[in-house]
Amino acid sequence: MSQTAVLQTSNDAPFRGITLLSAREIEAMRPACRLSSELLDFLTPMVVPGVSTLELNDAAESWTKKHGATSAPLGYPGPQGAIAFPRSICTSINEVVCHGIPNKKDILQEGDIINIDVTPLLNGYHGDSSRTFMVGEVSPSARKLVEVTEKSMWKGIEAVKIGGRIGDIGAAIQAYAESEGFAVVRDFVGHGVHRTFHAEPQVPHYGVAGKGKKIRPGMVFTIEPMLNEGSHEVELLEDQWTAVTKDGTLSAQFEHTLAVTKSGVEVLTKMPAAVLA
Ligand code: EYL
Ligand code: CO
Repeated sequence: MSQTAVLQTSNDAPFRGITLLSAREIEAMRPACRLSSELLDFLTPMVVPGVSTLELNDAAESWTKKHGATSAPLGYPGPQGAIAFPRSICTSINEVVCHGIPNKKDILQEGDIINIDVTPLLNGYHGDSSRTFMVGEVSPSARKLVEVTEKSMWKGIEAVKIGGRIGDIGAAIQAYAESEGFAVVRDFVGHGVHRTFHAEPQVPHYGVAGKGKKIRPGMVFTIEPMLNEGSHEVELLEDQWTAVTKDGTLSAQFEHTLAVTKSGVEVLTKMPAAVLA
């Protein structure tokens, strides 16, 4: 019997670095993604003046364990030179763009905005989602930032089409965000997510339609735009995790995990489930 070179094509095989999930693997993503939505729902009534971000973290951690999952951010290695992420969720208040570290000294005040980013890991799969909450009454300008940021995420999700390009997503987000007077953060991107927390493709929230990798059935990735009131520039605090706006203006973020299938785009972290054809 002659030995022939075999090109393996399993459902696991990365397509140009991108893992395409089988229908079964997408089914396996659902419980983790549902949990991320339910966890954010669980935390929502706790987001009130006087609560510390550590209390939110601890409530999220015990809820996650109670539901048979672990918290992917806890112990995540992160960027060069940073300690492993020491908490279970990211809590990013006001000028904090992302990756804020829960702390007992960070106490929510009326008028704050806070992004809570959760990633339960359940049965080997990650569900990654975040929302920005308004604490009590917030200024009209803060409210507008939060509303435009959420809508920009949906513009990005609606730009996902089989045969389209990853660049279509960022172009849609950027056009809308800038038309409303906000800047799109460049330094953090959406990402493939499945058994691996941060996988290919990278999904910038700015860019040019028609550029980038082709969108194919089986891709599962996040869209998680961060919009700033002022400049798009960010800087890292000494902890090497906390990203803040360089000019001190407010920043907001929303995130969903979605799956591209032949039947359309499924927003896995939205409950009730939503399929956009
Ligand atoms: C790690 C890499 C600089 C991400 C998320 C990337 C952080 C700073 C370089 C959470 C925690 C993305 O996807 C995330 N949230 O939705 N760490 C993250 N990193 C990192
Ligand atoms: Co993410």
